[in-house]
Amino acid sequence: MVFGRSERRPRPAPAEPVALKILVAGGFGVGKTTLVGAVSEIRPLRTEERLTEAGRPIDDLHGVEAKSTTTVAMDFGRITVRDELVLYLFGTPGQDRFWFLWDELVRGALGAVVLADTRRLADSFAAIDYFERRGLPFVVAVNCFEGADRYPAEAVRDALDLGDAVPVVLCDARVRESARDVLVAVVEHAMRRGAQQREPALP
Ligand SMILES: Nc1nc2c(ncn2[C@@H]2O[C@H](COP(=O)(O)OP(=O)(O)OP(=O)(O)O)[C@@H](O)[C@H]2O)c(=O)[nH]1
Ligand SMILES: [Mg+2]
Repeated sequence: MVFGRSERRPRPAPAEPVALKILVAGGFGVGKTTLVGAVSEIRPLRTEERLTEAGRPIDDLHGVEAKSTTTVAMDFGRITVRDELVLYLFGTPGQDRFWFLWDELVRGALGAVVLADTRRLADSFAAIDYFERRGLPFVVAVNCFEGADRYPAEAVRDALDLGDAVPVVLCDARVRESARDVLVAVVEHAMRRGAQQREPALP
């Protein structure tokens, strides 16, 4: 008797992709919304409101004078890094007055990006402190704006007083491949940290 194709062993069903949540944080106007928009494969959800005259004394636009809106709740995007790995991106609002939202956004996150601008490095401290206090793995990504002095990653590490384990990378938040590399760095760093924590302590 001749058997047809149905006799063959069925192929295993493709594995469900792993979905991970990554936060994109950092100071006001550092490029968080830009990064999520550059890398997202779906139309990113944005919650932008126009900057107003009333906010001018508080909102420091030095270096980003063309900026006309600010994030008031979050950005949301998605990227498939590999077939089996999907990242959901949550961009935080940068202004201090919306910080209460961070506690909601951080829930269930695998790790975070702290975007930094070398002209306003001190604006990154709050985000770095936030993730250090919660023990959430993060990488610092320097968004290299034109007109900003270029510094090697190690100089930024020293200036931000970061431990050796925290990756510092340079990026252009407007460029998809560059933004993607930053996200891959976060995932790899978080995986390394997770593996180290699972290793039994030596006697
Ligand atoms: N030249 C240059 N401009 C950039 C870059 N990234 C962002 N911008 C511009 O800088 C401004 C700020 O970018 P946003 O992405 O809105 O910054 P944000 O961090 O989301 O800002 P908030 O949500 O208000 O904290 C915008 O006008 C962007 O077009 C960059 O890499 N180079
Ligand atoms: Mg924004």
